[in-house]
Amino acid sequence: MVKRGSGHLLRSLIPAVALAGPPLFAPPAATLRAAPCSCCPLALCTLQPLLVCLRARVDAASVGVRSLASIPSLPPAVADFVRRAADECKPARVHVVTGTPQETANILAGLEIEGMVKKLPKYENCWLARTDPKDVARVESKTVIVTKSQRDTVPIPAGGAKSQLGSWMSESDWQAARQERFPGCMAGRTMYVIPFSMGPVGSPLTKYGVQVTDSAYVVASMGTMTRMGTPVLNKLSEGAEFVRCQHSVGRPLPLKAPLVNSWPCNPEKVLISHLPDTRQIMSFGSGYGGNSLLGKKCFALRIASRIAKDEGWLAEHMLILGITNPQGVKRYVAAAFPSACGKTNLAMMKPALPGWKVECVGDDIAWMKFDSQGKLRAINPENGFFGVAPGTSNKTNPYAMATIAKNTVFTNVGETSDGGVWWEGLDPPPAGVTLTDWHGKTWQKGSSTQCAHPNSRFCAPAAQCPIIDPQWESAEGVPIDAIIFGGRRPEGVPLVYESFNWQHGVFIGASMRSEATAAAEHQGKVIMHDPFAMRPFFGYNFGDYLAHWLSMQTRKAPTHLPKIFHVNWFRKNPANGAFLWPGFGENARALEWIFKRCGREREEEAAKRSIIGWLPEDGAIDTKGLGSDVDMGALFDVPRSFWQKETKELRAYFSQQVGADLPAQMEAELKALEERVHK
Ligand SMILES: *[C@@H]1O[C@H](CO)[C@@H](O)[C@H](O)[C@H]1NC(C)=O
Ligand SMILES: [Mn+2]
Repeated sequence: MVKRGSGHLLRSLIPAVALAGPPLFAPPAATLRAAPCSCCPLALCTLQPLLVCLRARVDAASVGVRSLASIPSLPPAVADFVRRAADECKPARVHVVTGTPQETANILAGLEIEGMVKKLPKYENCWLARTDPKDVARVESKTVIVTKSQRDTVPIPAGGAKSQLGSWMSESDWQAARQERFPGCMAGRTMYVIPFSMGPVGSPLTKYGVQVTDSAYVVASMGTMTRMGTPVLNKLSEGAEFVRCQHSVGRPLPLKAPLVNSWPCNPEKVLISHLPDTRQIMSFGSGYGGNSLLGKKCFALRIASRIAKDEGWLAEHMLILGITNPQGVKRYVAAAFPSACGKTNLAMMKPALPGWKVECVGDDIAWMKFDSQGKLRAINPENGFFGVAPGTSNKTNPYAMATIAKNTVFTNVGETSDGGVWWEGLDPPPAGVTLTDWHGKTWQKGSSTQCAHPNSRFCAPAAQCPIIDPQWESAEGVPIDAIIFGGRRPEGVPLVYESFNWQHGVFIGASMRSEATAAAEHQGKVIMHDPFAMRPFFGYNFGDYLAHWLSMQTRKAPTHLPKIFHVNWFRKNPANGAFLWPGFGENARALEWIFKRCGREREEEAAKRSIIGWLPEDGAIDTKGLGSDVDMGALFDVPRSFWQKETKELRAYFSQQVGADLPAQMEAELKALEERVHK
């Protein structure tokens, strides 16, 4: 039995009302016949979209959906953006997204008919998508920032080396690349118009965006990851500024070649481009994650970091958590780790220390601004979690497991024969339940391939997290007492240490290194530089970014600045390669020390000076209940020889990659560290 009168078909008519010019929903009949509709769950408009839309209008009116006459037109600036995008991309239809649950349900139903997602009957409203295996992760080599001069985007590396701190594209090259990709790229498809908000609608820290896209999967995901639809459109009607985001999977209809897994994408032509001067994002060829959900890395980090520089705040690749001690005192911290480094696990940590409580504000991005009292306030601009699935389990992250039990879209995970999901790190399914891998093939334990793709993801509403912080949507943001940097460091770097001061803390952020992650293209066990965990996400020259961070100490009294720490959960025993620290809930022991240091009355309280910063003094880390095989001596050892090598590597990196753009204060910190490690 087919349901009639879906409101979203009615809304397909909005732009025809709001925009002058030729009707967008009536392209030549020949295109339409070849074009399966990507929005209509009835799949009827394949042949006669105009007729079906009109019929839907009658049906919708009969069930009380608002009439055509009452639909407000798009705000002029949005209408102008949509008009231009439609003129360029030539979609068959335009659908302005309202964000209602019924609309989301219709979009998922349409995706199911197209074969892009399937329902997971084991759970409530959960879906599984399998992508084209060529479209499984962010593509850093095809991600560019377009500015007038190269130096606006990246420092100029010494000796003609390639910058590792971003990719610049000239305006003329970008014009040519755009011409090669976007004209007619949405032919036969629906162009969705997504008004979205990064941050709670109405918060002074919030920014708005409008994304046009020809991917219904993107609409469904953006509905979880952002606040999306009519409330945002209302803000834009009041004249709020917005970032212009244009996205296409790059597979106009009729198709020239068959799709793989019903997943449209154009891997040969992928280009993720950012124009920070005009606050624009243009993304082509990929339907996956950070390439296509433009609110996330593209907007909330690359474009927002540039807006933040212009406006005097910080847009960072950081989780935000609240931690409460047994006496009920609460502090908030923000922490930067490279992708897939355990950030989501820390953000939702279940502390192993009795009486302590962690609550989650966000797991990936923090926007932070000093308030009128001089306190740094942070919001999580996102509305959901787009987390790496493999390794997530009731053992590593029970709260994430609870979060993803309903209303979740899984991408490229394995599937169980009883309609559930599975990935590496979960217990084997019970006897009689078989597995299908992310390619859709039968999979058995012991196979040489992986059941779930290492970068497979869950996309789930943040509000479903059992330990979501009561203040997570607070308009003014939560007050940040500490900033934590970290990475995967098998050698030499202690479990936790604190910077001597803000400037030294900025240097520690700039010096971050970590073993490479699955989200990036770099594979293997290389210890890569990843300053501030922002290496793939800087929206402007890293030297200017450092200067911007340093400027915070002249804006605010030192007493107001958060304390800066570095942690490393991943140090190994060189003798057997085993991790020295159990991690997960036990990380609360390091957080406890950080918590205490934030409230200290004397600089050396619970701490001793070392060549790299303040270390916990002996006994300052609570080890009660920790296995006796944990070697605290080895965890806090700071070998001079290691740090001499590290310092040499840092000098080479800064001089090659940052060169003349390295602020003098950073050079001074490097020199001071060199002196301390060689003394
Ligand atoms: C995790 O624990 C919850 C609550 O005990 C349970 O309902 C769920 O089935 C568990 N999930 C897995 C994958 O073991
Ligand atoms: Mn991330």
